[in-house]
Amino acid sequence: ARKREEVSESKNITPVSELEKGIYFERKTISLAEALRTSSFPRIISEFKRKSPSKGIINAQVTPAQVTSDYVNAGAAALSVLTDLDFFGGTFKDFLQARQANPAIPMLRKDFIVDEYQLFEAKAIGADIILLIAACLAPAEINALGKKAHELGLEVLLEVHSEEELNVSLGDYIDIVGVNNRNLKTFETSIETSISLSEQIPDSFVKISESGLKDADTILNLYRHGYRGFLIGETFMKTVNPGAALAD
Ligand code: IGP
Repeated sequence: ARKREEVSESKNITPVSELEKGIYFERKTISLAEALRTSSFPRIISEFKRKSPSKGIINAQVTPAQVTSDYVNAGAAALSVLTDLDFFGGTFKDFLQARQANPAIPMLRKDFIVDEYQLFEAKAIGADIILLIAACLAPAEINALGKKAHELGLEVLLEVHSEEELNVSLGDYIDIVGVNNRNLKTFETSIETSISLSEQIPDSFVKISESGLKDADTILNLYRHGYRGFLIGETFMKTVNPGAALAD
């Protein structure tokens, strides 16, 4: 994980007091955990992702407002929009355009969160949910960031890839547990990761499965293992019309 100092040096950092004046800062967030918990069928969390470290450029043609509106019309439970520029080509502008086009759906700020300042940013751009990646953060950091996120009204998605990460990272401020099927060292995805971890996650947490999901059979299989949400980026984004790909 990159530390804030490395990221911020070249940028002009907006003071928190200015972020708090942003148009979305006082906005009441919408719960994804609740929507997933009460759903009687599998729900899709659709991602806007221009490029990735494993695939390079995925789609350079489409705009966030169009794609995310199409996702919503096709029934997405939530939107995930990358705001990491270096690895994923994402920007705050992308996130804000998606938020503006879709005022009433939960949105995940997809980024590497390593400090509290980024939580204020997330609130200011209109996020509902933030991501904490167990592989990047110590358990004490996950707790502190989770606590602050809750104070701001943000829900917390904890991402894990192994039983070990799960055991040390699950704490009081986690709303959703996401199992990432992608091994971040090899970039390979395996659904077995979600299947084998499903029983280790206590029922009090709503579970989602992330990455490498391509077809309905896999989703139904994981649904039977207790997963309620499915985070999908590339399968949709690599088509000319990502929203239509979800509608299929
Ligand atoms: C989506 P995919 O294989 O459908 O494009 O995966 C999402 O799970 C993936 O983008 C992701 C991610 C992350 C990106 C999962 N965890 C952490 C950046 C940071």
